[in-house]
Amino acid sequence: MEDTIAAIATAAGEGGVGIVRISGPRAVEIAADVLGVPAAKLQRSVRVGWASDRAGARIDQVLAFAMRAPASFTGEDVAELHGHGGSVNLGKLLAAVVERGARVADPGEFTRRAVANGKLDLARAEALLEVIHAGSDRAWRQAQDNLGGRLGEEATALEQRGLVVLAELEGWIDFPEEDLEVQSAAWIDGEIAALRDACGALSDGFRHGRAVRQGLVVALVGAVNVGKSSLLNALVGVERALVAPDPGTTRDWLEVSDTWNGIRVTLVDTAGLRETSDAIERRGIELGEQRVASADVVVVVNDGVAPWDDGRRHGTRAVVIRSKSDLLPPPAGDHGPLAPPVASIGAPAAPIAPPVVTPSASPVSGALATSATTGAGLAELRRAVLAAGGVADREGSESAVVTTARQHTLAVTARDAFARALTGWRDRRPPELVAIELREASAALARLRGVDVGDRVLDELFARFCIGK
Ligand SMILES: Nc1nc2c(ncn2[C@@H]2O[C@H](COP(=O)(O)OP(=O)(O)OP(=O)(O)O)[C@@H](O)[C@H]2O)c(=O)[nH]1
Ligand SMILES: [Mg+2]
Repeated sequence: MEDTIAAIATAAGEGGVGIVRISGPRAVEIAADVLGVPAAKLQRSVRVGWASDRAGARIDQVLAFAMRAPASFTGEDVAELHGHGGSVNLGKLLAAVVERGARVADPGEFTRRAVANGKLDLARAEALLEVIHAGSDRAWRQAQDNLGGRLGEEATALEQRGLVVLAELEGWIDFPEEDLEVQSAAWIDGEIAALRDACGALSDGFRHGRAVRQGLVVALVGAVNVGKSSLLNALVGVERALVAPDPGTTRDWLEVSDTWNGIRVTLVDTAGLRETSDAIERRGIELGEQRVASADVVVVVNDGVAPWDDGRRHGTRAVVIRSKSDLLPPPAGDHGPLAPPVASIGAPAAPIAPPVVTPSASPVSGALATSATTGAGLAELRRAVLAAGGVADREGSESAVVTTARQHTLAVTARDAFARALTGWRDRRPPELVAIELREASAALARLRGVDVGDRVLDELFARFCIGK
């Protein structure tokens, strides 16, 4: 039999009220004893009474009620004492409960019991944690959607579809003499492909979800004097970074936070890149590069004067722009995509020429033209940055999202297993082998919502919860 656990369920510190929650077979009996009433008197309706310790000394006047199993959060008998807030007061209430036989709960133990008792699937338990930790509207919305069961339902639906395909295939394995109809073969092909894509979309949503919860770090990089600091100021609308016509103005990296489309964006300005004999500037460039290495998105700034930087070394994180577009000659007709300036081809990052801006180089195709002076292209830049960070365009266009590394790994496992099943199917491998892959995919989807998850995974997950949840 489970023991009875108790904890302060409200945030530490001062507050109007604070709650001690008790769950387990003796929960109601213990709470009633704290109030000095028979257990039968403690029910769903709220009761006012004095809580006392076992020696009979009064502690606090409280509201108390009880919920009988299984109609409670944990699925066990639960009682709550609502006292006045404050850590000393609540500490004494909790002590009065513990001295009557309850044990102080581990972090997340209430939720863990709820999962064990089938009140909550694991995906929803994880979402509960995200709801509590949500730091922005979008993060909160996403968490509430999953708490409402969105992710679990999606995983269940995909698992079911996978199992239907598996059944079809197994029928064929059992009765190979009955040739599989052409129609049925095409259907199997289409279903497996669709399932692979759906699991792919689910796993791709991880980056989006993480950006929504944690925000994006966006670094501005480029040669000296290309306009990085000006761009940072223009993007956030505050004169945060120093701007000057001499190259090497920014020697340290600095960051500013802003909110774009509900996503917290931390912009990092870095020291312009150039060969330099100045040890301090060199160290500044180094530190900037470390910051860039861990950025989610890298905005590569070109002013058309310094050798063109295509940003390729930053991979898909790169957003390449052509700055100071106000200095470009006005477009006279459509030139079509232009080649990069000749200087950039194979040219090493040479010391930069004096900052006489000769707008010789037009934007290379694919490079976004921006101007910190006129604000041209900034809205497009913000959009491009969010897209490179994996953020879906609009709130609401978000499908079910995996939000934890655990969920992400399982979505990837399912996607890969469906992909292998599809390859096997199309290569006419024995159906038994295809069936193995389908079973693996379905098992991963089942684990996603919490079936057959080992104790170690549960320990890790619930350790992230606060005590009292
Ligand atoms: N016309 C025009 N000038 C700009 C624009 N952006 C920056 N500048 C000018 O370019 C010069 C350099 O700008 P910064 O923003 O300091 O350039 P930076 O890349 O931060 O330079 P470092 O910190 O030295 O690496 C300044 O004289 C700015 O006024 C722009 O959009 N249009
Ligand atoms: Mg600068």
